[in-house]
Amino acid sequence: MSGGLYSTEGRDFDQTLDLKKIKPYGDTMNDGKTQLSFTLPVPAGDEAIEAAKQLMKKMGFENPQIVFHKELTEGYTFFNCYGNCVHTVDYTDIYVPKVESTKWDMPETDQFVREHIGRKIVVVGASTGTDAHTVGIDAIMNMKGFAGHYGLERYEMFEAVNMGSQVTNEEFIAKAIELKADALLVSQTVTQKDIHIRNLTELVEMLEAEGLRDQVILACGGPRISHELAKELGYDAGFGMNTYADDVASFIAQELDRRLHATDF
Ligand code: B12
Repeated sequence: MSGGLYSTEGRDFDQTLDLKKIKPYGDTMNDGKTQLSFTLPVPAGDEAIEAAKQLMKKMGFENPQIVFHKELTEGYTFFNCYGNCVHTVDYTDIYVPKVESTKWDMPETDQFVREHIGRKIVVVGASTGTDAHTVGIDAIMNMKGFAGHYGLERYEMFEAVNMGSQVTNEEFIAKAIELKADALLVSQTVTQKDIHIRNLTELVEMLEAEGLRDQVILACGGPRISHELAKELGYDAGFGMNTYADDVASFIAQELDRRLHATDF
């Protein structure tokens, strides 16, 4: 906790940061200033603006202001709005489950695998189901990697096979069996109507039916994937935005070693 009130030209400004009660910051502590946008299924007009304001009040925003609106197509109006959020969150009480492994760079992971596993780790990855997004799985697997971090194909001690996108769960499992994969990496980008949940769940069920679930390290990733969600769906780990191959390679190496030799890090 810090701060209090300070005065500029006769006006007092709140500077009190209470981590047990945080709210959005605009230009003054605790002002709650928030920008949000949404579309209502009504034509543009004064009634639409009033409806948007009333909705914002119900969402917990005081002083709702509609700063931009436009009818996107007949009967659907888009709004950009500002308001003061009245709600707070206790930041000191936050717990976010995370992948519990020590992050190493490529040479460190290769060295560890050489010494502790003694052979290449076989990893099969794909963007599965109807998902056509390849950039995420490529960022993790392709030789050139992403943002200055080499992908798994570049690792000496990984045999990485990237099957691309729109791979069915059947094809994915068949490849895993053919290559005797140690780890499976699934990428899911599209989350509309929870398609990713259905697809990820189906993979776990199919692996279980084949008696393979416990024989592989199963991880998924994507911009809207969290470790918590992945665990709930029966995965060993989940990786979200700004993941690099380093995170995934370290995790797989340590998890495989733990399974083979029951080691803790
Ligand atoms: C490029 C793109 C496309 C390209 C994809 C080209 C390609 N070869 O991949 C094309 C044009 C084909 C496309 C199509 C569609 N797209 Co698109 N697309 C995007 C866009 C602009 C960028 C995605 C991207 O490449 N990000 C960069 C990568 C590096 O980031 P990333 O995927 O998050 O990956 C990182 C992490 O998430 C993680 N990660 C990802 N996967 C994995 C896997 C593992 C195992 C691990 C460990 C980590 C990991 O590591 C990566 C690196 O840090 C986004 C919007 C945006 N700005 O994000 C929309 C977006 C993803 N697309 C969207 C949609 C809706 C579609 C379409 C359905 C549109 C349509 N109606 O046709 C179609 C999909 C059709 C289909 N069957 O899938 C929506 C998804 C909304 C949702 N949540 O469901 C988005 C968010 C756009 C939007 N705002 O509406 N798209």
